[in-house]
Amino acid sequence: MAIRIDGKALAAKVKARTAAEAAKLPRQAGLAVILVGENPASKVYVAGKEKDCAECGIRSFPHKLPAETTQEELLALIEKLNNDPDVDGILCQLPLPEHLDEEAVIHAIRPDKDVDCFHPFNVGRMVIGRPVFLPCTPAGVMEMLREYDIPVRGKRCVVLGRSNIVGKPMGMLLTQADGTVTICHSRTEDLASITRQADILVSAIGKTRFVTADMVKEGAVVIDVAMNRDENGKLCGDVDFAAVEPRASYITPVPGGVGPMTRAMLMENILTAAKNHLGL
Ligand code: L34
Repeated sequence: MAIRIDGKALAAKVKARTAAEAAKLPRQAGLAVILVGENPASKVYVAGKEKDCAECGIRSFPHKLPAETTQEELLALIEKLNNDPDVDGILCQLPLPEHLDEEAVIHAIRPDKDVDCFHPFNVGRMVIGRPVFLPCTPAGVMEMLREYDIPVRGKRCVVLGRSNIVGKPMGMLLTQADGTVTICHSRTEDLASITRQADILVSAIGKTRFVTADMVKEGAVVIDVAMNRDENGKLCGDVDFAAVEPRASYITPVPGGVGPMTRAMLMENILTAAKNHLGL
């Protein structure tokens, strides 16, 4: 039976470390949080981030905008926050309502305040191994592997999903940790034969019970990045947890796995941004 990786407990540890560092700064670090519209999941995640900021002694500046906000209004707000010296980081929660251009928003956030690590400048820095920030979800997964002494060097790592936010940067961080990485996606042929080779399997697809027991090698480490709802409205990931848990060596639950780590790594990035702004 697999060891469950406790993302909630590890997130608390990371946040305690960040809070101790943040307390040493000559001024409080600050995060501007932009939420456009009424997406219920986004509201929960943003509330969590604001709570994390409070725990870490970081100021949060909430900007809750109506769903009808125009692109011009949103970009004007970002420009104002770019120039606000109390704001070290700017987080615009995704997804945005249909009529708004996410890419333009990501590009508008000044790279030194891009605590999500979504701006092409920061993505590029990460890819060349000279990161300013690390993308929160993949960084959270790497922190979990470190905390549980799970080696990556030389291991076969399979990532399901190739999004800019999770799959691609996840593959990059695993590669930088000397893993041998395969990124799979909706066009991958004979997927199960690839996932069955994985020593470390990271799933970020967004489909309930997509990863079944026959896709997992005995003793594999299984990391579930997804946040889905099952037919009863219960939070769940991509992994058929009950069936896969007996085969895996380590497994992350949903909830209580990667989600809290994403938020904890955001706090680390805000601290980094504040230190950079203070010349520390
Ligand atoms: N800009 N948009 C931006 N940055 C991000 O890093 C995100 N993401 C993703 C969605 N949009 C974003 C998040 O914050 C996903 N995500 C996220 C963050 C936290 C949690 C889940 C997703 C989380 O805290 N999950 C809890 C359960 C929360 C619940 O009860 O619904 C967990 O234990 O997994």
